Amino acid sequence: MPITPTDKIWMNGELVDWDKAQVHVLTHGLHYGSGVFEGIRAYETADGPAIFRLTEHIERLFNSAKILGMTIPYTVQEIIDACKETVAATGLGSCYIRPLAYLGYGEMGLNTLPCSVDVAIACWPWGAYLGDDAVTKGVRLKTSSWTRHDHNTMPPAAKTTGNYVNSSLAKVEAIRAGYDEAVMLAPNGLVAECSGENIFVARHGKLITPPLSAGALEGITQSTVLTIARDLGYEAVIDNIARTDLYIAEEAFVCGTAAEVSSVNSVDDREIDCPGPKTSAIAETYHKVIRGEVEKYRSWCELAV
Ligand code: PPE
Repeated sequence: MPITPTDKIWMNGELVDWDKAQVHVLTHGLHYGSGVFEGIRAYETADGPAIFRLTEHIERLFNSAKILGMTIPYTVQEIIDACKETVAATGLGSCYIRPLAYLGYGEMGLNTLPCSVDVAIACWPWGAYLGDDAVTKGVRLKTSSWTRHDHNTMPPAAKTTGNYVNSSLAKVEAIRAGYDEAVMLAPNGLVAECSGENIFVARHGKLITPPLSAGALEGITQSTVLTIARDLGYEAVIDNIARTDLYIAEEAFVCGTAAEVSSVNSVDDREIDCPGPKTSAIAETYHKVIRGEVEKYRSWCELAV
């Protein structure tokens, strides 16, 4: 998806012009995938632009760094403030925000201990990740021939840049085969998640989404959806699912910051009713929640200015 440039990017404590936000070609992160990142969205609310669950995203960024053994040279609060400053500097009401911490220029080789850590935060307007009609028409999923990382290979719990080679292999394979998105299975054959979203199925009236132990990222949208679903009166749990749970699901949807809540209309060409009633109710509520229209969840909308 193309990027629309904005005015400023935050780099190591300063707002620099978009075109000046550059790195040296010998930057460690470029060579070894040694970076951690987040994807966050800001939405226009009645009180101004608000960044959805910003604090939790930044806490996850620091946890990803901790898993990698990387020390981010700022506090969680400093990065939270920097995200707000970046959104304010671009003047955007609603946008996608990409904080990135990566091993910088100066050291080469696999011993990362002497490496410096650079941090950048960019934001830009980003449309519907899986297409404009993903909620109503649904997306076509295909089980990937690529397996999600094992916990002892590339920890899937960390949102590291290098991990996304695995996601890209799966995504490109699915697109080339004529599908919208890939379902990734863990090494034990259970469903993990999609290339860039968590997945939910409805089976016997219950909503189920795979856990971190199955190789899923601990999604902030996944957690939001679990809360919304339970408040709507649905039973919703984190539990393992098999590939065949998807084939005979009453409903299925994927969710993530970029994709929001997008319904699934088929998995490996087995059709699923779409959009199902639970999916529609959750997507509709989510749409309001992120825009600060539901009082009960207003604290999730962290004002950018
Ligand atoms: N799993 C994966 C693999 C993943 O990349 C994401 C986010 C999620 C689950 C959902 O996490 P959360 O955003 O906290 O609900 N994927 C990001 C897009 C990846 C990309 O760069 O492209 C996102 O939604 O921002």
